[in-house]
Amino acid sequence: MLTVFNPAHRLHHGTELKDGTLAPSFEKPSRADTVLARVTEVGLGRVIDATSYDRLCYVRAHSERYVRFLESAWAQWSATGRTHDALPLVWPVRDLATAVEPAFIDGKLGFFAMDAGAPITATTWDAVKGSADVALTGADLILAGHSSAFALCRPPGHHAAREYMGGYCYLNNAAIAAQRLLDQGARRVAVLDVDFHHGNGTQNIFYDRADVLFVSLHGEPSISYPYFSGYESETGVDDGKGYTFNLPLPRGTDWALYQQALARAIDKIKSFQPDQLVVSLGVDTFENDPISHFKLRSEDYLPMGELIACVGVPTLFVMEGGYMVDEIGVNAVNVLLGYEQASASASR
Ligand code: SS9
Ligand code: ZN
Repeated sequence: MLTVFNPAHRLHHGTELKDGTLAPSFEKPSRADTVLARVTEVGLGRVIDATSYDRLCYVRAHSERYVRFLESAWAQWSATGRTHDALPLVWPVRDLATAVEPAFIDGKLGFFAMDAGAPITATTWDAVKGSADVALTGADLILAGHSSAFALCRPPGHHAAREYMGGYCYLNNAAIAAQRLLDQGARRVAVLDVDFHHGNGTQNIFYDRADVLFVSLHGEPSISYPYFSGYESETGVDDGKGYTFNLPLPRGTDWALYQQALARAIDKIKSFQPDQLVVSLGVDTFENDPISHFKLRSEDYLPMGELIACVGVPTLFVMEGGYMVDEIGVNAVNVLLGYEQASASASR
């Protein structure tokens, strides 16, 4: 399996509020570099550079004004004389919900964010664009006939909705890739999200559509970030009714429980008969992840990949979360190795 990588990811490392102070974010450059090192160590396959794409590709999954905000946020923020990371401090909750985009950057930041977990630095946009380009390059490998590919994206994307960032995510790499597959001729694409956190952004982008099935396994929303989405009752609206499938799981979920839910997810995807599958591959389900509460062990990621291979369609893996950096490479690449072993024996 080919891996797509972009060293531009190193241009982004923001700060987040931790224990009452601003500290370097858990979402850090060593994450992607550790995964890349493991890809090379096990000889997964060639590593190729991302190509650069037109911004129109991002606007297929996000709004024009949101992409414009991301591109220009730092310039507007720094024009006010500030040199520290740009973070929102006020949000348009419930009765304050508005469609009016503020003119001033401090207002824009809250308008286009779900939380204070997506800091913008001077070079964040370069990394964010580079990450989406990794996903698009991966999608084009699938379109060129590869049966699988690994888009080693960073920063991650699945919390980014059509018009807001959050949870370390800015552009929704998996959604942008899925849309690329559709725009280049796919009739139906499934997105399977195995990150510990609910992929609220991907759900948001495709919620009213029948051409993308979104299936997510994640920590129960009542006790897990992002708290306000991911319930089983969320199944889609309008044409999209029945094309969102959430499988929330309890604190302490281990492989025995996880694999039952994953088997249900795979059945659902198979009956959708997608042309391609995009996997939002987060490995923050790991037992030692610092911000999550599942109990998967490193060896469990091999059968996870084997199960995913049962869908039997060309598959693009898109890197999402995973914050235990020591093991992130082993865990992520185990999914890919499990997938490859299973697909090789199926075609034998
Ligand atoms: C941890 C708070 C959680 C957001 C996590 C986003 C994960 C993206 N102290 N912050 S995969
Ligand atoms: Zn996550």
